[in-house]
Amino acid sequence: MSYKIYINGEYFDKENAKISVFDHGLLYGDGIFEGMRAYNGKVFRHEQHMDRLWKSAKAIHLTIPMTQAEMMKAVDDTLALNDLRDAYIRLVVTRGVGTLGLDPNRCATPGVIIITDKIALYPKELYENGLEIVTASTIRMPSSSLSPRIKSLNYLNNIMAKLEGLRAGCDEALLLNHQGEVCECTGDNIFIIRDGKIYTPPVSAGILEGITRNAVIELAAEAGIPLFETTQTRHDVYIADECFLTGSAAELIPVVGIDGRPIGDGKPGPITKELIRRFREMIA
Ligand code: PXG
Repeated sequence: MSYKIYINGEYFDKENAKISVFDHGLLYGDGIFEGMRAYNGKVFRHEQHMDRLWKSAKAIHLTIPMTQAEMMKAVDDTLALNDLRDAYIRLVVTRGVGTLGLDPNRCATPGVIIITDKIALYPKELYENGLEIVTASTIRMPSSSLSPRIKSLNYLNNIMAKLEGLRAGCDEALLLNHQGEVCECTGDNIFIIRDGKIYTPPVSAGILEGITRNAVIELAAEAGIPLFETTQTRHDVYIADECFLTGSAAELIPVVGIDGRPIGDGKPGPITKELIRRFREMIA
């Protein structure tokens, strides 16, 4: 099945969904995006994704050429046109078509692209058995260079770490910041559990403030499980009882090993399973 793709207010077949080679999104990675999900016909935390997209835009001095309400309608319309109720949505805003040279002012209008597709989950057994990760030697981009809070089209920092993970036979890799503190994985936030308490790195560690991360923080509060947003080191992950990752694509996925060491007893733990159960309820 080939789904129609929205580009600047028009719909195209996959083969014809093309943009200019002079778009600064391609030439310089100058643009922003959101990766979202729809469950049962409704986009999960749609407003929060819009809010983050608009903040990313503001940070890079880009004016999205529509309102948040118009963008949400464009996303809903694209899903409806493609008859998709459970879907993965990639929303991209590029700087637009310009000339060679960095100057964003030479780009007339930002480009808006909405791709909707069937959900590409990790294999089912990874959710049941958990995944193994490695710590990448690639350091997370410091906020003082480019804030990881901007969901920008510059993902090379993450891709360098992803390559290290793949070379080690792992689906995800953990990035530390320049202080050696735990940040996040290449496309997921990280949580660890020890002695019945949940810990996750603070946004100030230099991470993307994940929508799923925020949902888990709410779920933990509802479940009465203490949760702390505090600095974590690799040692904390090594001695954790449980660990899991969160992301719009991955949802909640258990981690059972890091750098060749088992986490806890090497099986998904009870608090992780309970949060996965509550997350499923939330999206149902
Ligand atoms: N950290 C990073 C660096 C991410 O890119 C997350 C954390 C989790 O954030 P959310 O808001 O999704 O809970 C992300 C999200 C993709 C894709 O297709 C990537 C993400 C999300 C969805 C799809 O590569 N990254």
